[in-house]
Amino acid sequence: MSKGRHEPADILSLVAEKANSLPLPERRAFLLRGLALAGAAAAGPVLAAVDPDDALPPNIPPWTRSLGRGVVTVPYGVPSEFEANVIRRTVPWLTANNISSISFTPLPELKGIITPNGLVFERYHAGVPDIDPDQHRLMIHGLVERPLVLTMNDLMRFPSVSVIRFIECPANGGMEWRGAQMEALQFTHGMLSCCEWTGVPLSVLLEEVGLKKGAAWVLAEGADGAAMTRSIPLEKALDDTLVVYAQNGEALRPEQGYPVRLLNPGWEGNTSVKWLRRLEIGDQPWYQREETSKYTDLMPDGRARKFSFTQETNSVITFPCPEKPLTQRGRYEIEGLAWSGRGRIRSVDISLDGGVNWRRAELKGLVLPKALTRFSFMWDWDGSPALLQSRAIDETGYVQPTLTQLRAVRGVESIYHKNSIHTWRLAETGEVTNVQID
Ligand SMILES: Nc1nc2c(c(=O)[nH]1)N[C@H]1C(S)=C(S)[C@@H](COP(=O)(O)O)O[C@H]1N2
Ligand SMILES: [Mo]
Repeated sequence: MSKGRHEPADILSLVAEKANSLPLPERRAFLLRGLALAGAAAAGPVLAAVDPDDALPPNIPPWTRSLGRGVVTVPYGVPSEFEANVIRRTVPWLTANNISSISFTPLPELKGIITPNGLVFERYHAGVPDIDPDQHRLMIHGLVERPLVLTMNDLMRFPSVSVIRFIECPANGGMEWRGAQMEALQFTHGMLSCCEWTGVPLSVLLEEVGLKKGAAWVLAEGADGAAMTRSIPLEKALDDTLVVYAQNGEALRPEQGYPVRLLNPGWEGNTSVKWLRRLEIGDQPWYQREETSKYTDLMPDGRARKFSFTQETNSVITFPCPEKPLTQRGRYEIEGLAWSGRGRIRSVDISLDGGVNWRRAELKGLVLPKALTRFSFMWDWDGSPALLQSRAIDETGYVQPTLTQLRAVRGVESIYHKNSIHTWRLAETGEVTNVQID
């Protein structure tokens, strides 16, 4: 028997032993559960076959009439097998291959403002490197007095901070510039996550190395096969940029940059370089691939706008949505998420008629700067069709634009930075579709 975990054969013999000691009805329920467990261990999840009439009141459900699983059957906990649909997904036509690609956070299924580590969207330019933290170094050099090569242990000796911040890929919603394409909230807005990040302020590390005269930009380079590289203005680096090694209380996931990544709160996700191995200080930007050919905004006059760092104020209704339709008339809590790269969300308005009338939503729970903010609006649905919208306003007074307003400035050639008001069409049937209105 392996440590801390039963092999399928062990489970079967344990099940048989235990079942023989039980009266018949209990034995049946127990065996079904045991087989499901053995099956799960052998070949992924298999749902226990439970007669629904057995489980419902006034009957005592089978799982109350038998013993449950013991401690460390699953040494690192995983969600219930009944939550198997709550997963990251890809858009096949967008996913040329899974090494240089993107997966989406299942926003319709999330509660509160924290994205669980296993569900954070992934964006790789060259796949996930398997980095041994003992072999990993962070080099800081360039216009500095005392260049440094830090081990992970060195890094962890600096004073750390923990903050809750969103990360959004600037391509979030980018498939919708020319028209509504995606029939799922997971795909219209799912290049988005919000975690508690722990690490060292970059300002602390820059103080340690000592900046030389003329220092104005920081180059951040990843240790992945893409060696993804971005230029960050020193002003941001000294403000709230972090070098983080933990995410929601545990080490970064490999997908998120294990063992260490940069976090530029509120800025386009691309600048939060994962698997961070090098920081170079210079007097001007480097104009790397990811800040010239990519991650620039093609404007209507054919010029490319560079360094659009801030993720502007945005919001979306997460219930109802295409994946979560309404099932009957009556009282509902409309919910959604709002966020701003400029700071806190001040307020969110809801429209049920495509932007003609607006009503104030309630902000729920924590309202933190540069973090997802959950909003809620109680509504009695009488079965009529509706055009549901949310409009966020942040603490700087920035009002989320309509699609028409955004297109008037940006045209339709862009890929990145689409933060316009989103419309869900609710049909009499309760079904929800993705539409665009003026
Ligand atoms: N080294 C490296 N860093 C990277 C990337 C990458 O491919 N390599 N992708 C970037 C992009 S485009 C985004 S949107 C974010 C996504 O962060 P996540 O995968 O943790 O969600 O990481 C950024 N950092
Ligand atoms: Mo991205």
